[in-house]
Amino acid sequence: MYFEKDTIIAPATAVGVGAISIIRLSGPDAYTFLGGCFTPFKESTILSSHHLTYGSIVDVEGNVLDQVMAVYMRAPASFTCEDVVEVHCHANPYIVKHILNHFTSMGARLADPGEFSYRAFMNGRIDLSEAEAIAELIEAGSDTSTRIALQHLKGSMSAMAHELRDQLFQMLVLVEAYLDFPEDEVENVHINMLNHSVDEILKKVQALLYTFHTGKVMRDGLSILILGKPNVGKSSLLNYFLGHDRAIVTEIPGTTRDFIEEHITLGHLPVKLVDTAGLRDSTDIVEQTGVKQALDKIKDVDLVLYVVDGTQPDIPNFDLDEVPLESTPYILVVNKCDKFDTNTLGLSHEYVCVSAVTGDGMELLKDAIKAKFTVPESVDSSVITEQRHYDIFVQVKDEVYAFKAGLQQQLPGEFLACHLRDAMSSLGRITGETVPEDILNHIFTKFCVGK
Ligand SMILES: Nc1nc2c(ncn2[C@@H]2O[C@H](COP(=O)(O)OP(=O)(O)OP(=O)(O)O)[C@@H](O)[C@H]2O)c(=O)[nH]1
Ligand SMILES: [Mg+2]
Repeated sequence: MYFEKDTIIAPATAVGVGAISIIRLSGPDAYTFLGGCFTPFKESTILSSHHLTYGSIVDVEGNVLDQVMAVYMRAPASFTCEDVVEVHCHANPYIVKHILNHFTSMGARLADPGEFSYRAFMNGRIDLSEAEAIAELIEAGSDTSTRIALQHLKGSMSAMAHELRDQLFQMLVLVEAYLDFPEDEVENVHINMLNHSVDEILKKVQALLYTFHTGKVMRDGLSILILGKPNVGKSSLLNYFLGHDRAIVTEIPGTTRDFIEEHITLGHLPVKLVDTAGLRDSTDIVEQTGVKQALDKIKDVDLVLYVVDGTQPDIPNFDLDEVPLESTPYILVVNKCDKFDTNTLGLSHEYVCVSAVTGDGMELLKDAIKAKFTVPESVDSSVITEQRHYDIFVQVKDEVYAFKAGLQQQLPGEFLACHLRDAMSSLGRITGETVPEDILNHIFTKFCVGK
């Protein structure tokens, strides 16, 4: 994406039939283009900035394309810091298309995905983490993820980056002062102060890094795979969680062949449950495919509920190590506890006993799931949800650790200063101060058109 100074246009609302669609223009000719086709109903009306005006959009032949409300926002008091025009028309895709075509015939260019936000970023209206928060907010799929995205939009991630950068800068000043005054007394004072600051920064960065998994779970929800041999009660478990009969349950092993995805909430945690085909060798090509799909999903989920049937005589010999769980967290669920004595199971693994028929143990199972993912009720503090931010904070942590080690080894100040500068430069990538063009393009082209 190039930062051009032309005038761009795009629908700002989703395409479809509805009450109102908004078409947005940004750039130096936005006002002139509007003036060329908009006729206010009150003839004496002047289009003053930030006021809605009622009128018609008329094409070159004098045909009325729609009756609309139009607003002009004079630069720099707009989202992009450029002249912006919004046309609020009736939400009919044909009307939207005709109005768009009319503006493009006057010289407006159809915007690329994310180009409005890109201009807002390039013109200093928002920083990069705030631009990312806009995309995050639009895509947020739960109350919690919406609240996190709003925190990010308020600049919580940038504030953290600035705070750490300021601290690193103070350390850099100290390192340079310590270089300039090599007497023992001064050195010790400086070294003590540096050690104190370094530990404080590492504590903050580490605490932030810990939020990543939780942050991702809060944003995307938790995905749970229900896995196990045929007939152990996987589909019954899914149905119990859902509160209705979604999956077919029979006493015939191999009932489920395709995987079934359903969404529930556990507390305030959005959860995607996936029921799968029972794991066994089968000559049936459909069942084989289902088993392969189930196994393929293990690495993509946050948690596996591995279900066994507690009524089976071979239960004491059951070995979870034989199940290819990769490194995915799991809970061993022993089902059908209404049919056996839970005190005489003889299983060597930690497990939760349930009955998908009577519901016994299901609350314990829910608690066990929630305990695996400690999700805070409130999101007042900063939470990392973006992989990009996580990677940057890992680099900051590594540089600060390298600095700490260098300090202990009494390395020359210029080596120490390098680590601090690198850490500061990494933090600049959070806000976008030090981000290469290709990464910017990658971030903004993930946006939808019109944003
Ligand atoms: N008594 C008892 N029976 C259960 C329980 N859970 C499931 N069943 C029975 O076990 C049989 C198999 O249940 P499903 O839920 O279809 O088992 P599944 O693991 O999905 O089986 P496949 O789809 O074939 O892999 C059915 O007859 C269920 O009624 C339970 O907790 N107690
Ligand atoms: Mg099933």
